Amino acid sequence: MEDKEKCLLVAVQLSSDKEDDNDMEELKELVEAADGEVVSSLVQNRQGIDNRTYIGKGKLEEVAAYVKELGVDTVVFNDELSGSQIRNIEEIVDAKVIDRTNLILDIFAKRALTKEGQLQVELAQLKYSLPRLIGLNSNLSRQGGGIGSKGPGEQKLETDRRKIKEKISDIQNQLNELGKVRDTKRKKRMKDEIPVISIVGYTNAGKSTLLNALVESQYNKEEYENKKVFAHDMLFATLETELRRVRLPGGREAVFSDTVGFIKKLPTQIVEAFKGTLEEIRFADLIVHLIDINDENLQLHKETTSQLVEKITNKEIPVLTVYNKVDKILSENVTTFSTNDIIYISALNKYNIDLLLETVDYKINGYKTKYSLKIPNNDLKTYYYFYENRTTDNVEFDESGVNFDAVLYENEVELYEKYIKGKK
Ligand SMILES: Nc1nc2c(ncn2[C@@H]2O[C@H](COP(=O)(O)OP(=O)(O)OP(=O)(O)O)[C@@H](O)[C@H]2O)c(=O)[nH]1
Ligand SMILES: [Mg+2]
Repeated sequence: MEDKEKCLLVAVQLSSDKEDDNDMEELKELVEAADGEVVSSLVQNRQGIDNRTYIGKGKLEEVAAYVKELGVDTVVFNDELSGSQIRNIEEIVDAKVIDRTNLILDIFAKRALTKEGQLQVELAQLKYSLPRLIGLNSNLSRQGGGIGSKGPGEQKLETDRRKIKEKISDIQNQLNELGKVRDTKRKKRMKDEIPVISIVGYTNAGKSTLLNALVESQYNKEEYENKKVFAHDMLFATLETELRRVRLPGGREAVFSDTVGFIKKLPTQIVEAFKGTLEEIRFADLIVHLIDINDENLQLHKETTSQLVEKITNKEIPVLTVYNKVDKILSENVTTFSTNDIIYISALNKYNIDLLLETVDYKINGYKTKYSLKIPNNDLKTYYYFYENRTTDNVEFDESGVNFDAVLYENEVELYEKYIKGKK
């Protein structure tokens, strides 16, 4: 087995922070997702953060001692650090210093498979590095200049900065082009009036597993194998947006989208750079907010997701709250709690997937009722529409037309009124 990078975790617990015991657990999972190994962690309780070194000087010396003793390669801070903070820390600690943002960007970089994903990660990385190029010299110059404020490094810094800015605008252009392809597809869906349901949630909630369960419920084994998405027990298993067509119980089609998971303190560079990927959420007709019911930080993670969704969509979109992984608790009790706004499911065991689809159908298309219909011979194409798109029962042809039973959505009743014989 290859040697993993040995990491030491460092965090500050501010007196103003909400109680959050699992913070380090999440940082550990992030490190593991980046293929690192956590050897130890340190938390310092403070009133505020130290502008120069993030944690206090004394604590930093403790970190330096740990690094030596445990042979640490990398010290990971659970927050975003400025360029000068990183440099100041590195002066005392003999190891590579990275922050939470850097770590998340690193995981994203490892996972990005498509051209668009890779460009988005690169854009986020460049935006992250741009302000961190600014060295001590330019910091001084910003504080009012004076002797020594334009050091010898300044020239090179300017060149680097210019190059990065050029690269940023180049990537932006490429992403805009790729966005046009998605625009065209979306416009077609809108023209065909196919509603979109966005599955959103904290990373590892089970979004991709849910999408797979929905697909599996409708397609044969071979089709399912082709359409299934990657789902795995790790943070940020998904980095792209995947769309899958699913037929709702009444017969109308919908598209479900699965996208990158959210996390607390998701770097703004990522939210901005991943606009293209996250955009589908903005056009959703309904948002399915998926929550791991066993999550020890459920409330905090739920709020994090809601806030990010609000930020991305910037408008009110109806939300259906879905609690996942009920198989891990006593599911019998919980299942009876489902309502029109909150559903309890197990994506893994495919429990209550039908109920979820029924509820989505209702939220998107309204009530439906089963009717007996008679369609005359001169409009058999309407019957074939039903035949292809709906479940038709008790089908009987006679000399004047076809009799059958099918469900109608409430806004179809008027359209087919002349063919309705009665309710079933
Ligand atoms: N027990 C149980 N595990 C589940 C359930 N749904 C998903 N999981 C597991 O949870 C882990 C994460 O599932 P994913 O579907 O990859 O989660 P995700 O929300 O897509 O995660 P990211 O893409 O990383 O944000 C996997 O190991 C799944 O098998 C469930 O209903 N019950
Ligand atoms: Mg996923």
